[in-house]
Amino acid sequence: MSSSELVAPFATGTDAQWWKSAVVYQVYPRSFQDSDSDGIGDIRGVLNRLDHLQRLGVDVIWLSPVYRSPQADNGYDISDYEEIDPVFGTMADFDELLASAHERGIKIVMDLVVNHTSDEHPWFVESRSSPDNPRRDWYWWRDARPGTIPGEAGSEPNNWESFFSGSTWEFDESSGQYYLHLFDRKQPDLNWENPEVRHAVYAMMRRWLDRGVDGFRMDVINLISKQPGLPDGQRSESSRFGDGFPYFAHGPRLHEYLREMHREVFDGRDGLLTVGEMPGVTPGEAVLFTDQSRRELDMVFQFEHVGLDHGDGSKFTHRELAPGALAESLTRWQDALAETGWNSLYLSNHDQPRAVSRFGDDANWWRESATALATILHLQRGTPYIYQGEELGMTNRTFSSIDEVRDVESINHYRDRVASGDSDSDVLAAIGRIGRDNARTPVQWDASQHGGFTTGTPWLAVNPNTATINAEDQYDVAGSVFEHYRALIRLRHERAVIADGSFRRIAVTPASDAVFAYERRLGNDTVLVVANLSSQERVVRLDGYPAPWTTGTLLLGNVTRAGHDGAQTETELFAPWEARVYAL
Ligand code: TEU
Repeated sequence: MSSSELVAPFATGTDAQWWKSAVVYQVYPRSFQDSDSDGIGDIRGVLNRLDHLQRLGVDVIWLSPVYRSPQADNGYDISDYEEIDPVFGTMADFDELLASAHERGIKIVMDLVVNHTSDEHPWFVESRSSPDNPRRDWYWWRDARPGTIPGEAGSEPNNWESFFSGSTWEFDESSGQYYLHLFDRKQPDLNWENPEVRHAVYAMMRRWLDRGVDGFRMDVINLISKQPGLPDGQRSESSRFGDGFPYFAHGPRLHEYLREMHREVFDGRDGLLTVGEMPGVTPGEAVLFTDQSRRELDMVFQFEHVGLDHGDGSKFTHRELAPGALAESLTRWQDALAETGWNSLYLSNHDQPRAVSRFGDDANWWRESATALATILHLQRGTPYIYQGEELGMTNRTFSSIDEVRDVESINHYRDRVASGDSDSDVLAAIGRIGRDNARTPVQWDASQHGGFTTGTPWLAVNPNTATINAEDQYDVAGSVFEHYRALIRLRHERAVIADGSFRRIAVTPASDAVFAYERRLGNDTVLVVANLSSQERVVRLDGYPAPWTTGTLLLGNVTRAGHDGAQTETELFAPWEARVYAL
């Protein structure tokens, strides 16, 4: 299909808040499309798949890191912010991708990872070389805890636990000091208290914008300001570590840094998008970060809904998702940012398990639940983010051995838990349920062995269900997950009420945790979304609201109706995972 026949995506003009009508697609390049048969996705692979993105109708690509990196955390450990890693291609490849995307009306937002660098970044190599090096203070170096022997367990400067298991402090034999790493030891935290660090980052950001990129997704940007003194966290009985989050997140200078970044990097430029990833951010804080008058960020990624199934202690301990909890959480954020600020809307990304497996029913109602979840997400007030393969309904996979796992977070967790006595099978089951590799299996383009992702050996095995879940089998197929996403994106582009309208949840009778109904209103334009988010059929009546199935126009549904029995009643039977969109 030639690019001219493809649906041209929404023309993202220079209107300052163009992103309110835009849809963003996240490309995790390692797993998107391999062009040189090395089994690893690359920039030319993205270039070769732009037709897919244009056909889908997205407006922006969020490109996960392609910078030079030892790949300890698949590129979220950067050793040169201004070179492309050879595994992904060259800067010429990147420039060609950027130009080709722009020709198609698609913007590209880069992933900015500046809370930390790789330990192989020249800045850290210099900093580590000597306590007297001018870059020593570009990172967090501290002496052993007073009264302890440097290098021995318990002598770390504080009791914080890394997101990737173990202490957040790595001992450096040569200097007898420790350096801070909230993630892997190969990801030392930059010291943002140091203005030299901040201004080096801003200069690098300006050079990427001068190159033509259209903004940034800012990795864990709420961690760049830490509490002075780096105090110990509150310990729980079950752990030798304390909770460092109150002290390493949302420090006293975070808003100051973001406003400084806006002045130094974004002022005077238009047509850009900035989104800050903020694990643990609250609705109240998000209002401040995204209040346009404060000139900090356009939107944030919050984590409340993707933490609903986390048990105590860590994401790997499971808690059953309570019925209705997802709808309640999403509603809370819609209400909190209704007047000021702006929501990002997502269920998936490269860190989260596949939404249809986590929040849907991929065993019994795969297509229906994938499309129902897409419907209730995309028609809310906010900017939707599609993670690669989500538009195809890609699912989790199982892992029968830790040898099949590639993610540093899961591997560190496995080592830590098995060493603590957990069984191999229990830890693998948790990784299979919520591990990040679920999202990182290669995109399933067709039914062939490696899903059309590579002609080599994929770095991470392709999910065998590519035989039945793949792009080729869904293009132009009425009711397919892909075509449903296209229809949702078109609704956002064609109806201002979806981008700019208010949000109001509608209660149902009988009260049901399974049914999520909400109204979008702008002037005289009203759109109603009603979805049964369960695997059982439900009778639905909307409280104090005219039954849209009698008064409205069905704009989109995900279940073929056998034809109404003609009954024009206030109640309606919704099939399992049935979602409908009405214009009133
Ligand atoms: O993730 C930050 C973050 O919150 C992680 O704790 C993430 O939520 C967790 O891994 C989920 O289990 C960002 C990037 O998205 C992630 O890929 C990186 O590994 C991490 O920062 C360090 O850069």
